Amino acid sequence: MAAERTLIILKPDAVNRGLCGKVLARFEEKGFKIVGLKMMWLGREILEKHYAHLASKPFFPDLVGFMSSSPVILGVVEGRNAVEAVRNMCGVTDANKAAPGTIRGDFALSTSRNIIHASDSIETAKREISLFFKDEELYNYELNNKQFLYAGDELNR
Ligand code: IDP
Ligand code: MG
Repeated sequence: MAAERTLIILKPDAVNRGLCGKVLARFEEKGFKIVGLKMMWLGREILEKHYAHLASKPFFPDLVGFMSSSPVILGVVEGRNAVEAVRNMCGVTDANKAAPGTIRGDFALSTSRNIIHASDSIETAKREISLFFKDEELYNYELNNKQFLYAGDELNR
C-alpha cells in the first residue's frame, strides 16, 4: 500500500500553551514519519482558502481571527493510513467531547481552541499540503526502523 501523507497544524493555543513538543511526540511515538515541519504566521488570505468550506458559518470570523493571532506550526506526517489514523489521534472537534487519550481529549476543552488541525480525507490532505508546503519543503527519506513498524506487505517507502 502507498504511504499516505496528511497535514497537521498546531494551532495558536498549542503554541502559546507550550504543547507543541508533546503533540508532535505523539505522532513520532506512534511511528509516523515527519516529512515536513515549519512555523508560519498565517494571514487572512491563506486561512480563507484553507477554511473556505466554513465561510458561511457563524464562527468563521472568530476562526480566522484565532488562527491568525500568533504563529502556528505546520507539519506533514507520513505513514500507513495516515489521514484517518491522525484524525483519530486528534479526537472530535469539540475537545470537551473528545475521548481521553486523544490530543483534543487530553489537552483542551473548547470547540474552537482545540489544539490541532488535521486533514479529513486523502483528497483534502493533498490540497492542504500543497497550499502550505512547496515540494522542496517535503523530504523523502527512510526511517531506519521501518521493519519494526510495518510487516513486509505493509512497507511503503
Ligand atoms: P475539525 O477541525 O475537527 O476538522 P471542522 O468542522 O473542519 O473541524 O472545523 C474547523 C475548525 O473550526 C475547528 O477545528 C474549530 O477550530 C472551528 N469550529 C468548528 N466548529 C465550530 C463551532 O461550532 N464553534 C466554534 N468553532 C468551531
Ligand atoms: Mg476540518
